[in-house]
Amino acid sequence: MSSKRVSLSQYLVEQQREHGNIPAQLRLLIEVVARACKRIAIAVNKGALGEVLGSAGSENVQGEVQKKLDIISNEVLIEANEWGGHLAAMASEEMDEIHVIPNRYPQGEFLLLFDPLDGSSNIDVNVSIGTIFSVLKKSPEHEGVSEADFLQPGRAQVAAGYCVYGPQTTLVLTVGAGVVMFTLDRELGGWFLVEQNVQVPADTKEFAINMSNMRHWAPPMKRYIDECLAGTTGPRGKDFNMRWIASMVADVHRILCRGGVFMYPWDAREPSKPGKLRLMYEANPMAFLIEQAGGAATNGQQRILDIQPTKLHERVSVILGSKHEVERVTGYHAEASQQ
Ligand code: AHM
Ligand code: MG
Repeated sequence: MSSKRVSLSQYLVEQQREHGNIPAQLRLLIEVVARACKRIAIAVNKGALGEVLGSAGSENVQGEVQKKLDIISNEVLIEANEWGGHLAAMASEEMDEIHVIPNRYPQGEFLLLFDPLDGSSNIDVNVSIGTIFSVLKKSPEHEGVSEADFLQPGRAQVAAGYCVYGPQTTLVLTVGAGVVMFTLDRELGGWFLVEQNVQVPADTKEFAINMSNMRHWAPPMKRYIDECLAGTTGPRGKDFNMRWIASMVADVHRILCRGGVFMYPWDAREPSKPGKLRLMYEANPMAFLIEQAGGAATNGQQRILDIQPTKLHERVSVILGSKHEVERVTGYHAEASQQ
């Protein structure tokens, strides 16, 4: 082991010392989430041997079948974060209502939102999945806490990140001063800094979208992909590559590592829904990370971080990644709405 390794705790303490941007409560919150992710990683890693695969036989508020690991991960995050005194409440993809910190514990000033295990369709087939989290501050204006306290635009996030359970287990974090990555050393049980100042290149030749939905897309989306597929002979004058892991965490991780554009647009399968992905615990934290790494994130019309949420579990169209491509797709939407 190299003696020059920087642990997650050391990094957080030094950031606070140098920039004053990670007060003790926020550091505790991040360390507790990281510890919970370590426990989730262990459960994910055991798979069938831990009897954690398969359906739990229940549905979440969105009507999706819950996997055993969805529920285990949700419980791990709640139990880990309940008693520390850093939170006022939590919200999760797997819980209809917010979870207020019980009276037996002190209440803190932060609100934590998470998708405990994103990429559910990949859980049972040993493909990368992840935990996504977003941190907001509760307004001190009133006592108690309700769902309304959570309905803040993404630009109000004080921290966000994800943990990807892949060939390596990596925690990616922003507190609004760039993006950093830590990888779990399983023998030592600790997180160590592997990447500072993560940057998404502005240009890319790689896109990520579920192509099987193409016939249901709106014209600007179809136009963009048609032009990518036309390659060197089309208007873009270059060949594109496609990747779709069907785990947002893994797709976004690739984009943070080497660029690309990720899209889950509105489609006509469920026309009344703005998209498949959820604003508050999927799109917002990912948009914050991507912007902090120099990329962009929109819903085709506006910056995701500027959307005023009206419901905890609301959905949104997502276009994020390399800046110039996101601007192009968003521009195609603007042109179409002018016509
Ligand atoms: P989940 O939170 O139920 O796992 O759903 C979100 C996932 C994303 O991780 C991924 O980008 C998308 O759904 C995949 O959708 P599809 O199955 O249409 O490819
Ligand atoms: Mg999800």
